[in-house]
Amino acid sequence: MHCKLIGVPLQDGASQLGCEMGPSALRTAGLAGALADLGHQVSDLGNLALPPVSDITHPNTAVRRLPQIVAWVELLTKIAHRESAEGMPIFLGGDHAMSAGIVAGLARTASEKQRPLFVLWVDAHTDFHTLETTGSGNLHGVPVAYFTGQPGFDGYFPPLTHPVDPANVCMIGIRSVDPQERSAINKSDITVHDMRAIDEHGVGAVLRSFIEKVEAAGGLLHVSLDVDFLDPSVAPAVGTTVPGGATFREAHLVMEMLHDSGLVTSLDLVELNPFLDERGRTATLLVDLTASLMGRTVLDRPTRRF
Ligand code: HAR
Ligand code: MN
Ligand code: MN
Repeated sequence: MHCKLIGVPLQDGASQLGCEMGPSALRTAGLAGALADLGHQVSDLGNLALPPVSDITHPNTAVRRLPQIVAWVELLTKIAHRESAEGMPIFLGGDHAMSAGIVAGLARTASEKQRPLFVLWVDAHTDFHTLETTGSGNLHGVPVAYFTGQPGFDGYFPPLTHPVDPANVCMIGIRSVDPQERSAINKSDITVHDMRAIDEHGVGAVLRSFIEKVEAAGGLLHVSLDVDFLDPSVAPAVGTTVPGGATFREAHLVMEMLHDSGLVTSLDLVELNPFLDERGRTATLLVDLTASLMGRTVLDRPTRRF
């Protein structure tokens, strides 16, 4: 596989500073080497830079850093569209607002390839606010609403040419949902596996049902991994920790099963805040999880079935 690393030093969507250092921390933790060791070709395309911004404002005065986010979304839509034509783009975040543009661009490529795009949203949060409903104003809370074409972005975010069908979006790890998101998600066709579902059925069972759905549809699969999916005890380097997250092994199992599915065509690693890390352990864990996704196994033979 040709892995293309694309750094997105974006932190305007989060309340705390620090995510702009995420791409550097992932490189320092050895991402390129880990992928090369697995036999992949690796190109590091460097970091993107924020283009000049407008002076756009929104009537919801809580909304923060709108001009910056709009410029990032516009840029990332173009880059994701271009870089997904060939190979496997891996976006190094950067806060989760980046996925608004990334998924919009991937959906454009998918439509050119005449394949449906599926998204696995691996997160504590649903990130399903609109510009009208966000109370914090932090725009890392809106990407899913944008790329699935919910109303409330027109005239502010770039026009969405290829919305993702909400029925093609699956969320796992969810455990923090604001009231307005809750009612909007309930009305949508998005599949949500909250932490209770993972506790009750196991992450393997809930993921398998989604993988089978993507396979049956002949879909392309984008994986968006938010650090706060993981329990803060194993992944402290994130501004929005929520207790009760996935364990080290649950996260690896997700990645291992995704690898075996052969369906994943793009990845983003988001919300890493290296300023909050402990001796690089969260960045290292993200590198190891990416390696699991890209084929690292304990033995050079399939896991034995009993
Ligand atoms: N729902 C909260 C808000 O809108 C939390 C935002 C999301 N935080 C993240 N993204 N880390 O998953 O403010
Ligand atoms: Mn998120
Ligand atoms: Mn989150």
